Amino acid sequence: MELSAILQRTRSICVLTGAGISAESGVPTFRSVDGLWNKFRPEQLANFGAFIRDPKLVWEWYNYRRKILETVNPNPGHIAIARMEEMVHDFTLATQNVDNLHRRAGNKRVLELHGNITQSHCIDCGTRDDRPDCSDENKTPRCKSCGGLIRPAVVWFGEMLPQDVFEEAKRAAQRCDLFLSVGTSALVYPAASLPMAAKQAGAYTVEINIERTEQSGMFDETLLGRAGEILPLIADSIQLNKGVKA
Ligand code: BJW
Ligand code: ZN
Repeated sequence: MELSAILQRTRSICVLTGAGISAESGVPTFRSVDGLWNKFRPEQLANFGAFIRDPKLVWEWYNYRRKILETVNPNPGHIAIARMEEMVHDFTLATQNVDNLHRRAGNKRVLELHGNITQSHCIDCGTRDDRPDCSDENKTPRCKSCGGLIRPAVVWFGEMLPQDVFEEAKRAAQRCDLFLSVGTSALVYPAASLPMAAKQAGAYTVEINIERTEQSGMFDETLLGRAGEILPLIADSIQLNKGVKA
């Protein structure tokens, strides 16, 4: 069975995205070799121990990334996924990205598996502070209530994903008839377990990436190419096949 045939009858789609879908917007991926911060592996910065040891370094990384996000926009890949949500009755988007670009593209329901970089909170009392004071580069932002360290509201290595959000993504993966894994190296668990959960439950699984990944052999199809070019074609095909909500 090929994707084109599946698209003629699909009623339920689950999409998992990773950093690759935002690459065409100008957001650096985690595991590309170029870039200012790629001398660090994500495991070195994206963990609580690193934050406690050197909160200034970790905040520099997040502030650098927050700044990039102020200058970028959703690309045709994000927009195609927003169109899919409009057209497909049972549609779920789970993203590993923290960049808010899916919502900005128009997706109304986004399962953010790894949190959201625009939010932050105190590590001691939990008070939310989405606009922490980062004006002094030599000081790390502190909680206005208790003086504790403020951290980005993202999921670091060794931390649990929001369980209700992950469970909802897993249920959607196990229920869908088409699962799309887009722009992820598929190295980080438990998000990387979703394609297999979908396959084991009988879904047709498709990977979209500019290169093969460790998981490629598991998918029914791997489409090699840019998400911003392939996803609009898939959305067009759904539209043509009258997958429009009644
Ligand atoms: C394009 C493209 C274009 C480019 N078009 N494609 C051993 C086995 C299994 C699990 C573990 C293990 N040892 C440890 C673990 C657990 C660990 C883990 O998975 N580690 C692995 C590295 C082995 N996972 C965790 O710790 C998770 N929590 C957990 O398991 O809780 C239970 C637990 C609790 C306590 C103790 C132990 C367990 C939490 C994981 C959190 C990950 N967090 C980060 C940072 C988020 C915040 C932030 O943004 O700063 O999430 S790390 C980073 O990686 C980020 C990403 O969401 C995530 C995935 O990266 P992604 O999106 O795949 O990006 P890249 O860069 O890797 O890939 C981009 C891809 O795009 C590439 O393939 C390109 O080719 C492609 N591409 N341009 C299409 N135009
Ligand atoms: Zn506090």
